[in-house]
Amino acid sequence: MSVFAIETQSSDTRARTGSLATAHGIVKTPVFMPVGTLGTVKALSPEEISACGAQIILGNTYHLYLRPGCDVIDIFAGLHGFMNWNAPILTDSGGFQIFSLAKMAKITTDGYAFQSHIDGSRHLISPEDAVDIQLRLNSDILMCLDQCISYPAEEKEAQGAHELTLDWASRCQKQIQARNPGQNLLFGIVQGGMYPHLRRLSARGLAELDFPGYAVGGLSVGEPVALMHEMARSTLPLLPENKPRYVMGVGRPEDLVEMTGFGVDMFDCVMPTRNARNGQLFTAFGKINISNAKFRTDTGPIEPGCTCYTCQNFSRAYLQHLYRTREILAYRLNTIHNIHYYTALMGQMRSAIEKDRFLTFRDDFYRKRHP
Ligand code: PRF
Ligand code: ZN
Repeated sequence: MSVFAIETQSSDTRARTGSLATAHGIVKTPVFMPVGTLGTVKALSPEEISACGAQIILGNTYHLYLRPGCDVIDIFAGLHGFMNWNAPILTDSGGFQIFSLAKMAKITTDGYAFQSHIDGSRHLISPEDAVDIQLRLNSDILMCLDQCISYPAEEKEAQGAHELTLDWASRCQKQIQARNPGQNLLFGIVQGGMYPHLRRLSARGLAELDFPGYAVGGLSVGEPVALMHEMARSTLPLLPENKPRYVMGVGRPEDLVEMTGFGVDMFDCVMPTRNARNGQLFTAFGKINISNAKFRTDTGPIEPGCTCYTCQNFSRAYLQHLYRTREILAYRLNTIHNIHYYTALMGQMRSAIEKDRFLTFRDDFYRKRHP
């Protein structure tokens, strides 16, 4: 039984639409997943997340394992019950977060040894542990434990990370099979730095293991945008055509448009939520900063025509006032608009692909931003 069905394939790009069946419902792809690291998409209630058009959110194993801890989430039979989000959840495995947040992280063939960024306590997470923790969260989509390296990196380091990641992918898969979880889906992650031949080996090795979905990791780690796009463009065709493909931690609206054209089905990024809290708002005409003096007396919405709750009800002048006075409502209203912008962008791409007008959509997208 296949959980992913491709519904339309664009004729002049690799873009496609599809649907991904999970234990908590169907996800229409291509999709953007708002980041809910700590069991909350910062500033929003679950009803608000849904009202913004989000179909699936991302949670972080590393953070939730440290705090509140799996024993608390067990009481609620998983993260859905704990946070009262009854739609799909994808959890990241922790490798990337340990590497970027934990103190004194050491990587061995057996996993990560690290100290908590919260209280300094010592922990060991093996590939098997990463699966077990994500199963306790009852995540709909689990990610394999991987090693993400920074940019630039020597070929030797990139090769080591790819080999370890592939070995761990096989261990993660054995673990989930041993646990016989039913509907929880485990995705493999491609690594290999900026070395196409390593990414090829990584993709091929993962494809042989036959995961229900695949991610491209190790991108957006400080490399030039053109290189990131080139790596995604060349890696995507190496992954099984009929499985969902997810680029982790990407990106800006223009990255979503480019990479959807490469055949990416899933994205996540902190940008819409984090930038909202810094007053930066996304519109079809580009980004604006709500604190800009020119909005002080502006009675219009953030984006004319936007159907989000914020734009339906509030002016730029009021949003600037809230932001300048650091009112809590500013973070909430800005986040609502930005998540809505990202999910609406994905919806527009899905309908353009369905009409086989993806390239026209892409041209219009750039024309509005750079008239
Ligand atoms: N691996 C994992 N999570 C990630 C990444 C990765 O490489 C990235 C890279 N941008 C973001 N999140 N497991
Ligand atoms: Zn809006």
